[in-house]
Amino acid sequence: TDFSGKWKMKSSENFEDLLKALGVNMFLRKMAAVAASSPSVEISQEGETLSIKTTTSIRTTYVSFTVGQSFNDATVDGRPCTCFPRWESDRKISCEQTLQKGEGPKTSWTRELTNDGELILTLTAGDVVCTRVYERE
Ligand code: R12
Repeated sequence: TDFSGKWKMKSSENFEDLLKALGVNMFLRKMAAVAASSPSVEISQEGETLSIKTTTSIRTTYVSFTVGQSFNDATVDGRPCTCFPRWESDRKISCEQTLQKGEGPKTSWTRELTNDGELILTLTAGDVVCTRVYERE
């Protein structure tokens, strides 16, 4: 499985509900939803190591991790967390997040490469699941 490439988003469901579940106020939710409606994602993968750069008009994030090894990251609303990525199948990575301080809903993400070459990202906060489908640019 190779996630490498430049990706553009073709659909997104529940992004604002996810932010609401995380306790993000309405002003920031609206602003983030507009910015997150046309992200650009660049992934490079070398074996089990992935680097993911996600660019929006208001925030750009960069993570690099090796599947099977924990790493520090931030939740969608920017709270520092420790993450543990693992293979859920040979085409799907699942990553549990644990907040470094404070309380909040349980968060995680998954990234799956479908047989027809799409990338499906899910973001979960508590019982809210946001699904974002990407295709190669
Ligand atoms: C907050 C501040 C900001 C944001 C929030 C709370 C904005 C977050 C954005 C997230 C984009 C996610 C994407 C995910 C993906 C693009 C813009 C929510 C800036 O307090 O598809 O991989 C300061």
